[in-house]
Amino acid sequence: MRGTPLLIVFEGIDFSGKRTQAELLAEYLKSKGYSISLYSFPDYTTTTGKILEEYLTMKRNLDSRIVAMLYAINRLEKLKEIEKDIEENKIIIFDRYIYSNMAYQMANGLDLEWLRMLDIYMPRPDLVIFLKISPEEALKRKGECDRYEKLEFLRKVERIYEKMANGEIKTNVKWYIVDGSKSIGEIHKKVVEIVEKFL
Ligand code: ATM
Repeated sequence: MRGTPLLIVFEGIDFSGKRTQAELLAEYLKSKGYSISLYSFPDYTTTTGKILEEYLTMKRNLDSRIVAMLYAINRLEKLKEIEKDIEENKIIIFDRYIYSNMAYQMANGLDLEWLRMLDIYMPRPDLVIFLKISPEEALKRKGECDRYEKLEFLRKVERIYEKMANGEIKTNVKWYIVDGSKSIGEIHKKVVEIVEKFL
């Protein structure tokens, strides 16, 4: 059992492999005997998650400010659970977290400081792993397109992620950039190398 919790975030544009890498890391750490919680945001099973799913699949139209708030509420719906994990000193892995709202909703024209405010009650992670792939590569990997999956838009999102990763946009957390165009195995190896520094 660890003496302190560890909060690890995966971020990146769509199809960068976050889900796969988050799951592989969780399996790896479990096999080493660590107690793990894995969260994927948005969580589509909650009240707000269902509304967000309808929005993303174009079944519902909503003002982008409302959508940004729904993403933040979606995380708040899980906060009690996350706080319990923290108390139990677990390793917590997030497949998307507050930085997704900053990247996607700033790209939608919303104010950075307002977006930050929406998530001030969420715990600060120890590290962010940014899986970097080009928007062109992302769209090559895609099947069905959802609302945000347009080249120009993804370029904007990617640029905002880069600014967070290089410190131009302050996030108060350490970012690691991993080349998401590599094979699943190579990326996993890199991710493990990074995370092991925190164990
Ligand atoms: P997933 O495809 O990872 O389920 O996420 C759905 C979208 O929600 C994703 N873009 N696309 N396509 C990014 C967006 N998003 C936000 O805009 N803000 C957030 O806080 C989160 C968690 C996701």
